[in-house]
Amino acid sequence: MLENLTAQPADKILALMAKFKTDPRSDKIDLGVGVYKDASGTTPVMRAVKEAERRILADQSTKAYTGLAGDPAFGAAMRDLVLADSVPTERVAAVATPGGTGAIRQALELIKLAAPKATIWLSNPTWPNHPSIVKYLGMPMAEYRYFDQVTRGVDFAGMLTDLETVAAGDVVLLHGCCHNPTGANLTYDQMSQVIGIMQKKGAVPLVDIAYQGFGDGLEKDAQITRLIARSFENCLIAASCSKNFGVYRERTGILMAVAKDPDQQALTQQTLAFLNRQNYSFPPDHGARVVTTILTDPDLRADWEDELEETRKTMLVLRQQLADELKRLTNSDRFDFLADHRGMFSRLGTTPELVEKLREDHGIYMVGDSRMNIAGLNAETVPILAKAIVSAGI
Ligand code: PLP
Ligand code: TYF
Repeated sequence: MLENLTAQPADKILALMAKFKTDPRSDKIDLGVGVYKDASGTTPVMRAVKEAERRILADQSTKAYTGLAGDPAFGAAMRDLVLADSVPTERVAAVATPGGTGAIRQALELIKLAAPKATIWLSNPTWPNHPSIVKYLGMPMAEYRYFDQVTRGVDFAGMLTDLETVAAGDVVLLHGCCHNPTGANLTYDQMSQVIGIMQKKGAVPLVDIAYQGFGDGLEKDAQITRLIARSFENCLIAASCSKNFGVYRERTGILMAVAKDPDQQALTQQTLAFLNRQNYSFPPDHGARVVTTILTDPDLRADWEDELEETRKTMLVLRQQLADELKRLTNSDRFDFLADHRGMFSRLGTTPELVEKLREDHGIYMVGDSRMNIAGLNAETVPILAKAIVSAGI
């Protein structure tokens, strides 16, 4: 049987991570995989997470199954965090999932049940796991223009033109904030225009929000998602806790589906629980319990928000330092986009050959599409990267 297997395409980001590990150079710089790192290069367990885990360890009296949708308290806490009061709670169905990826997978499976012919529209570029999963599920897929190679901002005109060709019932995947891999984001007003087109066309939004709190703050980063949620009869939202709670390996995420009314919500909720049962039965609980403990305890929540703010500001400072240093070295403002981008990533906008040159000549690792993880930098490595960018002729 197994002889029939053919090699599957590798994940380029994870392959780069493995390559970095084997590089013997002591001054190598890892700007690859999207994991937050502090100035010393470690990915810390957040203070509130440690404390929540201590409390769970002390107080938890059972490890019996929760529910197929996970603990309802997690659903409620995440609904409040992401959607606040943008839609009535009785319209929101929610299931805990293994990470944000699990939520995207379940969202696509739900679409497959409800609208098997719907085309899934993805931004060009997008997080590589989006097209990979859509293709694996055999769903029709299309791309809309997103990145302007010249300005390194959003190609908004191109995006609108492409979305004008979306058919009724098609699904448009939108990043809620901190676009991966580009770092370029729509303004609130631009998103209102996108929503206008989608409403006119009868398209359904699928929002992927994996970096709430990493861009402009917890509330601001959720604004676009909330606007989308209240603008459509139906909307799917896949949220990840991996980054903003730093619980990557715990696999903590949620899929929320906004239904038209409470009856449709009940049917959707039942279907989401069914889909969890088909794929992995009960979802993982530990990370979700940690997140719920933090979000429902005012002191822990305040401490978590403080640490998340520090994390966010650290990345903003690094962005500004890198843009300033490049301005100084090049005597031009052509790298100012680095300070305008938000989240963990910026796409530098150079060729795979020059990305490779940075790796070969300087031990600087970024993804082949020239995506850099800003959190991989610190005050010492910013000038080194800037110099390398200039000397590579980027
Ligand atoms: N969506 C995007 C755009 C991401 O970058 C990530 C990254 O990790 C995810 C979703 C989901 O991550 P996870 O499954 O680790 O929660
Ligand atoms: O884009 C990133 O780097 C993160 C982490 O298969 C990641 O989202 C990368 C690849 C992958 C899963 C997560």
